[in-house]
Amino acid sequence: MLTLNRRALPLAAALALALATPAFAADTGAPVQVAATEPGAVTIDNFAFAPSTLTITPGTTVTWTNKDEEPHTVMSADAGQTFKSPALDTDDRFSFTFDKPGTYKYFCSIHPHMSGTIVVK
Ligand SMILES: [Cu+2]
Repeated sequence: MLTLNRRALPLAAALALALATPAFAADTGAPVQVAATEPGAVTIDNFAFAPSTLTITPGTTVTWTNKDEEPHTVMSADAGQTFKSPALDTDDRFSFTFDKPGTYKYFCSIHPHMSGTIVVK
C-alpha cells in the first residue's frame, strides 16, 4: 500500500501540473513557478526567504521549500517556538498552518541572519 502511494504521488502531481498549467510547464516540473503563485509558499534560495514577508489569512498553510544547496531550517522566533522545522536539505519542504492572526517572525537556526515574517490577518 505504501509502495503504491509513493509511486502514485509523483504521477498525480504531474497530472495536476499538466492540467493546471500551460503544456510547456509539465515537462520541466516547474515547481518554482507553481510555488510562486500559491498564497502559502515561501522559497528558500540564495540564503534568503522569499518573499521575506508573507501576508496570509487565518487557516492558510505555508510551505517552505529549500532551493539552496545548503541545509536550512525554519524556526519561529517567539519564546514558545510556535513552529520549528528539522534541517531541510535541497528541495525539502516544511509546512505549518497558521490559525491565529498575528505577526510571526522566524529565522534559520543554522544561519541566524536569514529571517522572515508571516503576517496572519
Ligand atoms: Cu540557513
